Amino acid sequence: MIKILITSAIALIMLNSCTSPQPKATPAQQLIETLNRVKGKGVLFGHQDDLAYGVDWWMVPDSSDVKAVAGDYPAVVGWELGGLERGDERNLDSVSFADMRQLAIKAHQRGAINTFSWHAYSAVNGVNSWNTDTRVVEHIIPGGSHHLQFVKQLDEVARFFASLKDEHGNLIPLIFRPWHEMGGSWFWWGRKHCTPDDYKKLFVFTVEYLRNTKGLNNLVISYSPDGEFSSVDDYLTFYPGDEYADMLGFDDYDSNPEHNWPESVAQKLRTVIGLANQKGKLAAFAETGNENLKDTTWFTNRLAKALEPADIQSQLSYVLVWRNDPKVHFFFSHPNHASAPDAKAFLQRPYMWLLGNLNASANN
Ligand code: BMA
Repeated sequence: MIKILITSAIALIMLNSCTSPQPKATPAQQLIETLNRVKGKGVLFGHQDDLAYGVDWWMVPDSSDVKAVAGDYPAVVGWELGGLERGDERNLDSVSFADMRQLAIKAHQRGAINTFSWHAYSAVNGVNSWNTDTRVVEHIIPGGSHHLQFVKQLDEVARFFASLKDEHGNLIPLIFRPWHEMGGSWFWWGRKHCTPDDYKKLFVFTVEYLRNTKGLNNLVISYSPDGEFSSVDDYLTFYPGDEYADMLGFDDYDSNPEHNWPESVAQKLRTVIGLANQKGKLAAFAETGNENLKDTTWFTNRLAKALEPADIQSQLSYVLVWRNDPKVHFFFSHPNHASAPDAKAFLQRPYMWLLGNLNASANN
């Protein structure tokens, strides 16, 4: 009798598992699947603020410096949230959040992937990210004197992320890269301005609040120190834990032509890729560039050398160069600049993927 009962119970469970529909993948899971599908085929090329402005234009519909130089849009588009947390209408680089929302949605509809950085103003005293005169992190984590003010800031971020919806009302996926470059000490969340423990609490709270309390299931979380790490342990000093990161990356700019930057970056990419593989995460070169492209052959002579080793190009999800703001600095080329042929040649390498390559891969 017992045997019959057990057999029927097993049969019932099996029947049930065959008939009940699979839970639908969340937008974040779908983006992770896309990135895993692309891995090994191409490294997606990204550019910060690409669709909002360029070296000689501002908010011109459908414009892009990457497209103007290389004939296609970038596959990854970066955006910056700084200022959103204090209710500003425009971010700290003057891009209005209404425009950003519309452009990010349009980018998604075209097939591109959006990623967001956040140079947040402090919830303690309102100073910008680069002001390190006072301690902030210990005061905004749970139990801190300004935690509630920080939660209000996160509410603004959550509201914005929740407003990124496609034409069917579904949340669009995005890569969120909070509290980046913490290994240096230039931001108030950097190495000298908080303990690794408090930093981790900040990261964990940020992710849990957005994901769980606010129910945002469209966030792929990226852990993104600066390039000043020398080992896996060093890289992991501020790591919040596997539950709180889907992607491992780092930021590293090429500012010294004397320095053997391509090899040093390749080494760091290998460290991060190895770790990402071990943990079942994605790997990215989250920010890079040569300021104002003083080296007009930087793309083929420096960046390509860091990316093209087979073990790197086959395992890196994307590389993103920083913004093209003529008032401050630019990191991608533009048609009238001497670096344009070099940038184009770099983006024609088979392993570098622009939007068209990403879209074509979805149909294969
Ligand atoms: C920095 C610079 C700043 C900018 C900030 C946020 O690296 O480009 O001018 O305000 O990023 O985008």
